[in-house]
Amino acid sequence: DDARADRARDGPGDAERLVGQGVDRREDAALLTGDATYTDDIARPDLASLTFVRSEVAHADIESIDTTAAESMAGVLAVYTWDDVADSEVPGVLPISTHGLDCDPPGHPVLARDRVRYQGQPVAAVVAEDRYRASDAADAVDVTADSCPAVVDQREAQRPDAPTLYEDAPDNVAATSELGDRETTDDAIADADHVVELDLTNNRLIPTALEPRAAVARWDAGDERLTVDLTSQSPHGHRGKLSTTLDLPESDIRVVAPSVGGGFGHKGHHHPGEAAAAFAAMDLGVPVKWTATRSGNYLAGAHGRDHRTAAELGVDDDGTLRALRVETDANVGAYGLGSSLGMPGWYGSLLSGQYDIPAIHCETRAVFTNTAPIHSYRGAGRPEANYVAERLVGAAARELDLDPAELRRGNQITEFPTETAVGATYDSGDYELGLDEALDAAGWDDLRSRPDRDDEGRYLGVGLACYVESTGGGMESGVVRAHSDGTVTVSAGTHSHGQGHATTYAQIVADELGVDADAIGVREGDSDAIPQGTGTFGSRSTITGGNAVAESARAVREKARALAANLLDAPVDDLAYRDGVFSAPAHTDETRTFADVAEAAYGWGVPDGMDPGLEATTFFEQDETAYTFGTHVVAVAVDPETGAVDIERYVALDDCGERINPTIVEGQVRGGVAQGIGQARYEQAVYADDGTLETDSMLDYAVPRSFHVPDIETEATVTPSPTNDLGVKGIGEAGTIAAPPAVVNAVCDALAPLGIDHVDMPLTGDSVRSAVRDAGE
Ligand code: MCN
Repeated sequence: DDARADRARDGPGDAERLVGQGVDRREDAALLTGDATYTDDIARPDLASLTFVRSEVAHADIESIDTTAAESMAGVLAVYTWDDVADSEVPGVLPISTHGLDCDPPGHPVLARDRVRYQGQPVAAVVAEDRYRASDAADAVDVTADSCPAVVDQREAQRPDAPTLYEDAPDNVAATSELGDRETTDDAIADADHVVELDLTNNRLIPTALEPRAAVARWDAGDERLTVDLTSQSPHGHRGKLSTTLDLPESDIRVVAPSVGGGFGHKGHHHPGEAAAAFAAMDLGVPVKWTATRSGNYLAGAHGRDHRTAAELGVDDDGTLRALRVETDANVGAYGLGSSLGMPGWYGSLLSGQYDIPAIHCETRAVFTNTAPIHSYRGAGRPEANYVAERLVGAAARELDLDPAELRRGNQITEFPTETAVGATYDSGDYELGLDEALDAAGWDDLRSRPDRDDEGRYLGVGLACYVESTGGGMESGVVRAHSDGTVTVSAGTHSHGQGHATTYAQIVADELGVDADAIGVREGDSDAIPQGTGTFGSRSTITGGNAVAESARAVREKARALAANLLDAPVDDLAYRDGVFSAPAHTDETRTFADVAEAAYGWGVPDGMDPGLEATTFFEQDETAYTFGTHVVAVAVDPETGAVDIERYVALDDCGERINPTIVEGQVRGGVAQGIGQARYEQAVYADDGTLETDSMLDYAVPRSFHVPDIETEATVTPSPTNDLGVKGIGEAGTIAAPPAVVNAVCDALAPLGIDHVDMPLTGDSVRSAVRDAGE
């Protein structure tokens, strides 16, 4: 409230505020014209190239690695194996958080030690004068390995006769966790009039950013400093992890993330590529570039999702939800990274969705398999949770023969804040309004009253999914620095790789500071520019970074007021500040612009007792989570002959509190929905039983093309979050959370006349046609 009052006193009036306006994204011109610099664009005359020799098999003991032929090839500077790492001072292991684990798994070695555990794991690294020589030499490295049986499925991995990845985890279970109350839930399920059961697969996805991962590392022997340009969502996070892997103080490492061509979660993690490039640059004294190939990215970049879940929902005859019981086996791959191992709080704690479910119990097992490490992919636990809740509610409506919208409405949470049975405290919302507006926009009743089949014999269906998303979290820093000519540089520890922070942070700071947005530059992505940052993931940047830069801008404005009071020789409380101009009408006709004040701040105009300079740094800590919510409605036509699904309407209603830039918000929703449709209909990482990744290229892994994505109609309600001054909630992942169950619910509704209850994602022509065939048509 204080912040709002200050803005009203000094800032633009509501009509002139930039916050809330869909101003054009300032970053697009460079991105669209090829002017942006990506990591792989960095060129230097002495730049060497690093290529990995990757394991061809998924599970094997390494017997020998013969590097002699490769080392003697023209242009080869070095060939490294684990022995070289072990002989050095470098730990050489990517750190993982072992918090809450039942076992003590080793982190991922930069180069395999004595065993490989997934296909594509780096075994050796070749550094040569260019990538062609490096690639030829990598082919000449001779690896002899004794293959052992592999296991790729998380349920099979827990069987007594399954191959074991780590001695320390004989049943391959890395961690177990429980949320909610088992006894109350068991009792309520036993007591409910109906129990709806589903066995659900949340398909494994491979994050597909247009730009693969890449790093350019250089060691400055004079300064004894390492600089790594990196495709990073979290420059300070990567600095910390490189520090651990290389045993180098953070002060000796600079991480720079230039333009990054999409992240979707997997560029927040530490991979062997950047660590190996840094190791080689330090060892050889030349700059080293590593760029993943598309298949290298697919084989060995962190994957996402991959849950197998048995779930039951207890419902009474009148549609009252009584209890939810969930048992989930989460595949974490061979070297689960960080949050995937500790079983994300973002999963179990979101299982209540928008509903007042009095009893919930969730048990999760994180399981090692011979597959690529799993980490977070856009949504990271929340799409998995929402899929469980919304598929069950959809199935319950069908069993009780109720309108799915009515069943939802009857159970929606209406009081805020509210703590759910799985311990999440929802800050604010109006779930019923969101549902109503989405249904209105879609014409729900008309869609529901369509015949079972259209003129072409296609089955017609309509589905919906409500969702709640936990957004934000942790600390973020924001620096606002006014220069002596009145221009301003804003820096934050977040990193925009498509989200448009340069535009939205400038909108926020322009309003707070009362200066023209054109005078404000936004810089992210350099760990040297600011002391610490957390990064961009979990739809956290607007809440944390946005509020951090807003708070810093306010502090700068207050100091500017004090400086202006000194210049105008008037009491600070008598000052007016409008459109970047300070005046004190009761005392003088003179005025001072923000630029005048900034100039004075660096020299002659600073009163006694005040420090020179005009800048502020805020470390914003978000104590309470802000919960975004919404309802998506989908209408489909399903061809029983081919299994083809046509999405005829897609209506997305989302509420992310105050919107800094509604156009960017819509873009984020559309991008997320496209990826959610990708999960629901096309994408699936497929491993053969021996651990071979069969979808290791874009020919085999089906990322939706633009023509696969329907027109997405966007709607919004605005429920400001009381958790932060800007009243914002995150929006970056909403679409990926809502779309999969909305699409599957619609397809299951279409196929209901055939008695089909459920089809697992992805709903390809093949899988839908098989379900139709099994149903006897
Ligand atoms: N925004 C707004 N008003 C709000 C909330 C957000 O105007 N109430 C704006 C923001 O200011 C920002 C954008 O929407 O410009 C997204 O903000 P936010 O929801 O805070 O999310 P983050 O910036 O933290 O982005 C992270 C999120 C995640 S977790 C993934 S994964 C993701 C995503 O964003 N990856 C993306 N969107 C992506 N978009 C692109 N193009 N590329 C990716 O890799």
